[in-house]
Amino acid sequence: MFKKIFSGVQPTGNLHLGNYLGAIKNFVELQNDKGNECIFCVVDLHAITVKQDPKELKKNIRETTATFIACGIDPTQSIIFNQSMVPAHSEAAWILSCVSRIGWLNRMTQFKEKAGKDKEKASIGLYSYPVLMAADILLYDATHVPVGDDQKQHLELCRDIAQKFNNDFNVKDFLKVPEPMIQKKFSRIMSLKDGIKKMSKSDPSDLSRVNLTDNKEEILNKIKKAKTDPLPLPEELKNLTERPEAENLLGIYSSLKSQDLENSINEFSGKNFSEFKKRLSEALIDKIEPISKEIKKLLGDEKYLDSILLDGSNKADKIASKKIKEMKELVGF
Ligand code: AQP
Repeated sequence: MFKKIFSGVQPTGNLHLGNYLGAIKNFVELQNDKGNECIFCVVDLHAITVKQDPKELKKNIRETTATFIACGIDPTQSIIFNQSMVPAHSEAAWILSCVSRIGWLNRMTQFKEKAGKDKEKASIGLYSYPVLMAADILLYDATHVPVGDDQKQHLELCRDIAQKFNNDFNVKDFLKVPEPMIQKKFSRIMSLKDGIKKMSKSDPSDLSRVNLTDNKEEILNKIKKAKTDPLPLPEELKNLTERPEAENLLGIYSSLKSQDLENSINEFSGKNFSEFKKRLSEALIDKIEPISKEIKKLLGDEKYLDSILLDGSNKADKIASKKIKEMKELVGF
């Protein structure tokens, strides 16, 4: 079945293994599945929902673009662009924010987690982030949105927003209600330092994540220091209960090897962590080292990266400006 794919990644720092296994690996598979039309966005408007250093942001926009390409997204097959270069995203977000209900946004757990205790001091942008995300997706009539498990709730909201717009303006199917594509297995990679916390760019500890720019030594060191528990590796799946660190590390290994968790459990049944960590590091180095080298090479050619974003933005703008024009007509502008 023909799919129109849209997804985005925030340029908020080094992309990590969670972004790769939860999202970007899937982007590449979808792109390589002939017939799909893919659009991948560097969501810089989302990035500024928390304070960014302008120089760092500029650098991170290029670095995210380089990471997409280094991971296998081909700019001749897929559109790669950055959100702020296509004005329709901001315009559609405003229109949709007038359709969305405060009660819906109040339920978003990511806002609660990111705003923390002092939510009065969080930006309005952080609160309305999911509406902008809905605009991103709906402008392109995306049929499928590949994301990590943490974005599931935002996608459900996007579906509600699309349906409400269609109802409010009496236009059946004008905004296409997209399907989330969340991998069934290993869709949430956890921190190397805490098996119940999501691996995240904004975690202050660099040891909590494997960055896609890490070299061999950094990967070895991070896996050596990754939190475990005192027991040997389990002999059966059911023995992973309440062992979040063991489950996460075995999940990472299984995802890298494209095998079931059960296979990994059989492979390391009853062995100690030091032996498993050695094999996990090897699997990580095999996958990440070539990506890391390619990112560094691409970052040496800023002109090339900027030309990819410019070309992608022109293509995206053609699609999005047509949709926003129709939206404005419907609204009565
Ligand atoms: N730990 C994760 N496991 C699986 N998937 C993940 N994703 C992010 N973290 C994990 C998926 O990666 C895509 C891009 O995410 P993003 O950078 O746009 O935003 P995020 O989810 O907020 O990622 P971070 O790393 O936690 O960033 P910060 O710290 O800046 O907020 C999404 O599809 C996401 O699901």
